[in-house]
Amino acid sequence: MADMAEKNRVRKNFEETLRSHFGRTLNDASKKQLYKACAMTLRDEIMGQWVESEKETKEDHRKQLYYLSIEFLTGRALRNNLINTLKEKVYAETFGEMGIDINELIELEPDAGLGNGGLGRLAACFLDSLATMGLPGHGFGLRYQYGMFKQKIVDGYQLEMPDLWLEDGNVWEIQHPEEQKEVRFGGHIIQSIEKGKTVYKHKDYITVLAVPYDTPIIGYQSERVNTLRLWSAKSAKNLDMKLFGRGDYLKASAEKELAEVISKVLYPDDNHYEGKALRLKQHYFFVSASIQCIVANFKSQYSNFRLFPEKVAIHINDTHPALAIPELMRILLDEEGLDWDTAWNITVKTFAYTNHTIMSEALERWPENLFKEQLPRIHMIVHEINERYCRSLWEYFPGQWDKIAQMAIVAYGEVRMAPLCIVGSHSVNGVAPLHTSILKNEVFKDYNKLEPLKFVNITNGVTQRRWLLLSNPGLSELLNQTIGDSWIVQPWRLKDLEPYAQDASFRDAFAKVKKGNKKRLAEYIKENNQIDLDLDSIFDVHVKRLHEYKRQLLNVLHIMHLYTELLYNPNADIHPRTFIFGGKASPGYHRAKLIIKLINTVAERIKKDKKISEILKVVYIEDYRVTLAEKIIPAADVSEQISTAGKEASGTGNMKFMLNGALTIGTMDGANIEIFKAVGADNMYIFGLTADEVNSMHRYGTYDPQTLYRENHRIKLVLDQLVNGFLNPEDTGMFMDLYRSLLYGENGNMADPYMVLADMKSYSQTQEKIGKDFQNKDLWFEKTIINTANAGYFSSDRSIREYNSGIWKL
Ligand code: 26W
Repeated sequence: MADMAEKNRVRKNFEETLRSHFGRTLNDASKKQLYKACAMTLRDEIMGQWVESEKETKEDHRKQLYYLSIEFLTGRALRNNLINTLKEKVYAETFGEMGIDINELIELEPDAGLGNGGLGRLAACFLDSLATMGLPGHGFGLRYQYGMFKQKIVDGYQLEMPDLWLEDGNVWEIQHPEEQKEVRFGGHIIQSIEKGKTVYKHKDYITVLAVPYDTPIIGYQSERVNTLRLWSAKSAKNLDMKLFGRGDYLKASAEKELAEVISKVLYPDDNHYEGKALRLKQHYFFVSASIQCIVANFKSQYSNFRLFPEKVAIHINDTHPALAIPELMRILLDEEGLDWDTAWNITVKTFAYTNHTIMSEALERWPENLFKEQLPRIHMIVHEINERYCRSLWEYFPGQWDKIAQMAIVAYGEVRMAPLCIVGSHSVNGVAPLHTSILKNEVFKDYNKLEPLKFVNITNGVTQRRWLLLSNPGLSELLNQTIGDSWIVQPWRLKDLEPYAQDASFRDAFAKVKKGNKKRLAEYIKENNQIDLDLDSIFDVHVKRLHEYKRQLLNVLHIMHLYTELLYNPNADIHPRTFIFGGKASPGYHRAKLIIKLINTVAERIKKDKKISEILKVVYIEDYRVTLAEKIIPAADVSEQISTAGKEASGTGNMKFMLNGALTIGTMDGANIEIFKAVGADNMYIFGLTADEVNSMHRYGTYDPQTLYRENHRIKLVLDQLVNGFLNPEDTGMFMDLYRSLLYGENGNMADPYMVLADMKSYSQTQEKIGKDFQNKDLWFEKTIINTANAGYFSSDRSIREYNSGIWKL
């Protein structure tokens, strides 16, 4: 039982909030009002600490970190904040006594879905770790009015709906109009000499106001409350009353609309770049406002800019915030009057950059004329950075024009963001050892040769607070009873669990928790997909963004293979399986959308077969997002991490599943390799080509999917089903694109570039082994427990510690 006095206080504050903000009492408030008043009550409790921490940020002489990211995928906040302030119990009881189920209120909060996937969620986990570890680290990003689109599955197809997450307001944010910044677009630059100095005057530009909204980031049992500051675009012009008076209403509001569209919507592309002007504006908008704000904070405490890198670290989350580099240069040169060398020195020492992908279609390059037109002064500065850089390259590679052009920041009419980040930062890191070594030896090989010490690895991590304590209360409770609760802030202590893998009664307890989580998920699926699940079946889960390199196609082709086997031999010894998929495809990524349709078509086809559907079930969970991940991951027996080796920079879902005791079937890719090192070959299911093998097959053109098709009758059978009407007699051509991409390729591209068919056989054999192993419950849960016990390394607390000691030095 929680403390009586505290409960009374919470109740009093809550009722007061309900009255003063909503004019309601317990009896006449709506559910949404109850939720909001509850969240506001909690928020008000930490306000004092937040103000203190803010004050420290402004007055304290500690070094501050600013984490710049175009995405923060934070999900819901209420339960997280209750847990981190240790108030979950008090609130649950207080509300219970008022006849309100707090869980019901928690479910009313919309997800803050301001991100696509891995990169955005990583930023959110990092904020949690920074605050928990008491480090002064703040997030800067964009306050999208519409987050990641809502996904509907209709007739097996993905449909996209807008995500109106702010519709009912957002109780966690506080607007600070008094701290708004001006951001300038377009116009031109006039150069002149004043008192012997060149000055640059920006003329005829358009101003857009950046209005900050702050959200508190509350660490676990931590004094420190950090800030996530998101910028919203506002027109600098009021309505043109002349136009308005003449009745030209549309024109009067057009300019306003044009400015405010900047923070309207999150681009739903993951790992795919498009040179859209609006996107460039989004990037510069949030970065310019952020740098102005950082410089203002600095100036409120110091006057000597040489101190800047000792007091400020700025982190660039992938290349999207790259323009922060020339923006800081602009302010130091044009507004603070520093000379180029001093400004550049400060800039390079301040910035650090993380790369999150080697997919070449994700590398950002802007057409130079668009860049120049939108950002004329930034263009000049980037040009100067490039000139000086190329001149320095000339020293190393005299006469090698090709090499210099390859490495340049501006070349062939494009401005390239990765080279800008590499040159403008003192540290560049990859997110898992394989990824970092691919960066050093392939993608950024030439830069690495010049400055090998600049390139480092920091393996990703996930916060065990959200991904175990919050999402898996059953397992958390069991851990606390068994090894104590120190793992919540000292993740390495999970290791104490390892001996219990040999303890039969502990294994039973673990199995019971897993069953409970499977039941909870099954209830959700029953309600949303109208499918009954068998809790004794293997819950085999593949949730993440849809992408060819992530190979959802390999998974579904294997399901088709199993189904075919069962058609021929209904008594085949196959342990019942539930294949669970979830994930969004970028709206313009047709092949990824077709893979969703294929999964749903296979699901339907199997469902029609009463007998076989007792053994195989396929479920596509609509609208996969943080809140659903919290439900799905704790219920998984098997975690699918089956990307083409070399393509997944790290993966972080893999870590969340491991933490919750799912066994991984995976390729030797990204952080799967570290997981493999942590748990050993007996506790993980590795299959498929290695990155080196994939590489050399690509390089020497030795991969021939057609031979596999001709010589392996199982592969042939399944591929033919894509086009012979087996799946959908009415429209046999529907999946032709997938069939052709696997066997022929198109537009001169190679066939099956992600080597789906090459890994088919070893995937299927490995899946067979999983089916057998699962039937030995003792063995299975021994492996499961070993996975959880070794997940401590994959905590974002460890990642943040490494960033801090190696790069930020806060
Ligand atoms: C400009 C288009 C675009 C959009 C998003 C390009 C690139 C991105 C992101 C960098 C893609 C992304 O989220 N990458 C993922 O980052 C995770 C965190 O480091 C890794 O775990 C994943 O492996 C990586 O795919």
